[in-house]
Amino acid sequence: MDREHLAALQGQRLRDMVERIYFNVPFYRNKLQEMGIEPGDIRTVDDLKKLPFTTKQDLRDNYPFGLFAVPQQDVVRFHASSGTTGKSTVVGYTHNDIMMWAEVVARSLTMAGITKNDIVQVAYGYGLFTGGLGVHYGAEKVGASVIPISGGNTKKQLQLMEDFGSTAIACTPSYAAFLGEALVEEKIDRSKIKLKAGVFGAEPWTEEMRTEIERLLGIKAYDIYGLSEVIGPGVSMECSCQKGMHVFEDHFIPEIIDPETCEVLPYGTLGELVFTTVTKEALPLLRYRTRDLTRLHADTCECGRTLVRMEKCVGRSDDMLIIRGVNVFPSQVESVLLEMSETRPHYLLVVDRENNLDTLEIQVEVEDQFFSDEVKELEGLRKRIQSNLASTLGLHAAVRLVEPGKIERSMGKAQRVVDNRKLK
Ligand code: DLL
Repeated sequence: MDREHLAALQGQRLRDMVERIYFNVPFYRNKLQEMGIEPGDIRTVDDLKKLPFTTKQDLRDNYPFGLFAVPQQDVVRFHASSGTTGKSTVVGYTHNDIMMWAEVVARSLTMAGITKNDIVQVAYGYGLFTGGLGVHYGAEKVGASVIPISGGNTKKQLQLMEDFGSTAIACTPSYAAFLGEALVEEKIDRSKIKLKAGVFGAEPWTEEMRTEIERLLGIKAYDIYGLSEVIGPGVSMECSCQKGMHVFEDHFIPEIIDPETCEVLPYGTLGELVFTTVTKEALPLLRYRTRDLTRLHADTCECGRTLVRMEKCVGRSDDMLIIRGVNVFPSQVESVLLEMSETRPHYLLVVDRENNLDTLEIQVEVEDQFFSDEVKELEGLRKRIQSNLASTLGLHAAVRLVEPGKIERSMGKAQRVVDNRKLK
């Protein structure tokens, strides 16, 4: 669809959505009335900027079902995203929402070359987390054969991968790297592994991490993005060109804003990603602030798709660490470590405060063959890592080398930061 027709479709869907929330959700009606906006004022997609933002706090304040736009008997499923503080965020789906979700995930999997001939191992967690069931329904819609193994149980993952001949796997990128390492450790015969594609998301990862996973698993690794509040996985997905993730804009309208001023920024500018869901029935969201930092590009992709592409997320406007005045993203540390052959992509940032000064210690796992008893050798390696990190981060961090396998592995999202400052 050309962008002009898409804008017309978005405008029409936005008008319908604003009317629905105005009449069905008191929270939105009050907000719109406070701003003097009536549903009739919204005519085209350009009118989006007149509308108010929604935040995770609004969802928390209306816990559990306060922002739902349909009666409970029309809700067929709940999911919830783990909140780091306080209560989790509850999301609901009508039957049509589940169908739409399966559609966007089916599109996503198709972009990774997955067809009904594939066997898809879904190793995202099943349950309140949206990863497992979200990918599951999309894979079934494509007609693929699904293995709903869920996360964890690594030996079983490898066994079924070999015995059932899984051709695609979906899990977090950190777990994919872990499975890749386990494959080597278990000395599994590579010729028995049929994997060709991986659909990885739910946490930020770098290009270096992609290369590492592709090497370990012998696959092409694709990035899939999403968040529970908007739908779950399948908000955007990479095509085979891998030049950003195409946002399914017929359902989710993206904007980039300045997180400080909330001003809408032009394509190509780094800022916070915001989504308006125009077709969702149970939990429609108006200009939802994701806190994810990225850029959007609207030029047509080499694959021919006209859908806007979003770059890999560089972090979140709320998880960015400020250490001694310097902005630090954990993904920067990962890039440095993956560029060095001696280190593994397993690390932990420990932030603390001593005598009113922030301290940063980065614990780094060293590859087996480089882990030597020679103190001098290890000290040399530690200094090199430290200096590489300092030039990328613009900050001096203490580096502690740890044995391979020492840093706790996650079966879901990796825990990369321990910030002890918040506890004091
Ligand atoms: O993580 C949904 C999902 C499941 C996406 C499986 C992809 C695959 P939440 O638990 O609500 O939902 O967390 C959403 O995770 O705001 C981002 O900060 C982060 N995130 C998700 N996908 C990516 C990605 C699921 N591909 C939050 N790259 C989002 C970077 C991602 N960050």
